[in-house]
Amino acid sequence: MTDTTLALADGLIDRQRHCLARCITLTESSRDDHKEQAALLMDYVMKKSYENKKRGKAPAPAAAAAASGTANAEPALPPLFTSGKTMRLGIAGPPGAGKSTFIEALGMRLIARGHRVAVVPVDPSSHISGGSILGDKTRMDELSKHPNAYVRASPTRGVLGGIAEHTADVISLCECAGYDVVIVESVGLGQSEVDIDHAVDLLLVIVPPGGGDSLQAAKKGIMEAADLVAVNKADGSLAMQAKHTRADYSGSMAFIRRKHPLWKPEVILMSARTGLGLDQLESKLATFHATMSECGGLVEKRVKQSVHWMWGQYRREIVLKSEQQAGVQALAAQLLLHLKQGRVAPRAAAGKLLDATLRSSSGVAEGVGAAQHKQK
Ligand SMILES: Nc1nc2c(ncn2[C@@H]2O[C@H](COP(=O)(O)OP(=O)(O)OP(=O)(O)O)[C@@H](O)[C@H]2O)c(=O)[nH]1
Ligand SMILES: [Mg+2]
Repeated sequence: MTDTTLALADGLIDRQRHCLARCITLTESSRDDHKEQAALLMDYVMKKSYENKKRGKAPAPAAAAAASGTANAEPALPPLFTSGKTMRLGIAGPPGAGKSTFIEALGMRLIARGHRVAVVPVDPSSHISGGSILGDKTRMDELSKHPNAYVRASPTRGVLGGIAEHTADVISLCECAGYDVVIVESVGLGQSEVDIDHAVDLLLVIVPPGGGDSLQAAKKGIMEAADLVAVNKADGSLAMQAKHTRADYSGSMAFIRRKHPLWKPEVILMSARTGLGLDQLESKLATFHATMSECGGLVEKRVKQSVHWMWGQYRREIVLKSEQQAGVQALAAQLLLHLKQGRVAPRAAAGKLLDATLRSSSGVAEGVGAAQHKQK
């Protein structure tokens, strides 16, 4: 690890925001030297915070929070999550459902209970948009200004495959920087509920009242992934419609297989704007976290997620590294000719590339010559 990375890592453990921001940027980089540093960094901060926790050593208070005088102030209310484990909360739902408005409201309530809250946006489709929309989408004015909150509003530029692949790392970094609640907002559509569920403890799906055909079609997928559903905007002229939507979703829920035997997903009526239903929602979040911590479900899910991310990372790296091998590139160029001439089937060509990759990684001399020899 370079001196710069070490300084960033120590700064992060010391709860310095700018160090956390730079560490996140490092883990999201696709440059080879950055990737190497990021892997060392992740290892270092996770070990260090594990040791600190074991020793019961409290990290230094956040400089900004201390300066504002709020960091050590007695919280007005008791904490919501008391198992000693962090809470990773995923929020998904169609565009405009009120996810950001809800996160702002919940985040401020959690801070009043003494929690430190990090908000991480995930846009599984950001490789299409370049992630540039995120900056606007994630503005949470009150929360992002609070010393006990961290909202990562800056978009990730130039990362192939979207930022979802880094979400697990970003969550861990936030936790190591002393945030005990990490909220992940999905900005994407479609697969996002399922993707996000690979990174969080609890998935809350927020839906607006009503909903057209597309929402009806998406309903089954949403229901299967959700641990909780909230019908938002149950206020003003939408109040009645929200009640109908809730009944509708509750009805569908009866046919969905439970994700965990000890947890029955429910549909809650809510208004992020007026605060209606937020007490009930908070109490559901607390019950879920306590129940899952106690029965071991939380740890079990996190282990499964770690395995999922490990293999995901492994696959991505294998593909990248094999594509960069000179022998594989030369063989691919040759196969391209054969494909054009119709002399080789794509499936067979892929097999030849795989053979070449495996041969070179097992240390056997290979390359175009060897591959050509095999073709004869
Ligand atoms: N009436 C009413 N409007 C709400 C409520 N919550 C959010 N809104 C409004 O709905 C619009 C969208 O809210 P956002 O919080 O940006 O929704 P979002 O789900 O984060 O949207 P995307 O990030 O674009 O997917 C805004 O105009 C909000 O003011 C609510 O409880 N009641
Ligand atoms: Mg939003």
